[in-house]
Amino acid sequence: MEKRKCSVHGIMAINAHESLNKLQLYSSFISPPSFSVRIALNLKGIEYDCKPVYLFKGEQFLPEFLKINPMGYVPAIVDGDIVLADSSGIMWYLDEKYPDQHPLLPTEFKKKAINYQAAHVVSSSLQPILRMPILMYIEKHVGVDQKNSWIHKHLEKCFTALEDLLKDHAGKYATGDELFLADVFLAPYVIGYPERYNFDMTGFPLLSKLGEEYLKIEAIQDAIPEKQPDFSKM
Ligand SMILES: N[C@@H](CCC(=O)N[C@@H](CS)C(=O)NCC(=O)O)C(=O)O
Repeated sequence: MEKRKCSVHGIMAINAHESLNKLQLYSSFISPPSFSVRIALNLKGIEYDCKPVYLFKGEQFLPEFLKINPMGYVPAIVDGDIVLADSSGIMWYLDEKYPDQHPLLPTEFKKKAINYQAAHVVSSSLQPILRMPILMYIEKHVGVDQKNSWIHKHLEKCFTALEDLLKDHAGKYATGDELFLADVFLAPYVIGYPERYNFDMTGFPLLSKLGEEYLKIEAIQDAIPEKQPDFSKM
């Protein structure tokens, strides 16, 4: 399904497209969970309006955005009268609303369980400790060099666990030859992320190979940070 389309509207714009009932995605180029949601939307062929939230300018704290997500985090979506934040919550919602458009979970019981585990290792155990305010705090109060050491330490731990978890399940993708939830959450950390933080991937051949395969998928290519309207070099 190749129906995807992301049109861009600023966070403050009251846009005419709301009347067209197009889903609105509040996202940031730098945010891995936003990247994951963009991949899911693209895979499912859901058209959406993209509303960049400029995190470095503090737009996540604007009252307009806090009405969408009181936590002040991206991603968040508005889909008709449904306002939803948190990438996992959004994923479940999309998969239930559009079960026939690229299902995010396999039907086979064990493969499904591995997807749950891999996706949650990334979204619950890795992402929260690599969140922007933590990295900024380390950079400011501990030391610039320490920021990358922190990132490397936690990527190392998570990637080691994922290599081990996925070695008996991976095919072309994380759990076989179809893209599922595990891939959707993993992709943002194996595409561009290691380079951005100077992390050596040589010890992670399986994840490196997955990253190469992901980049061949148009739905993922279209979701990469560099193609987002708010992208800027760090
Ligand atoms: N559990 C949330 C985490 C979202 C999150 O941490 N978003 C970050 C960007 S990756 C954010 O908006 N940070 C803004 C801030 O911390 O001020 C999810 O998966 O959506």
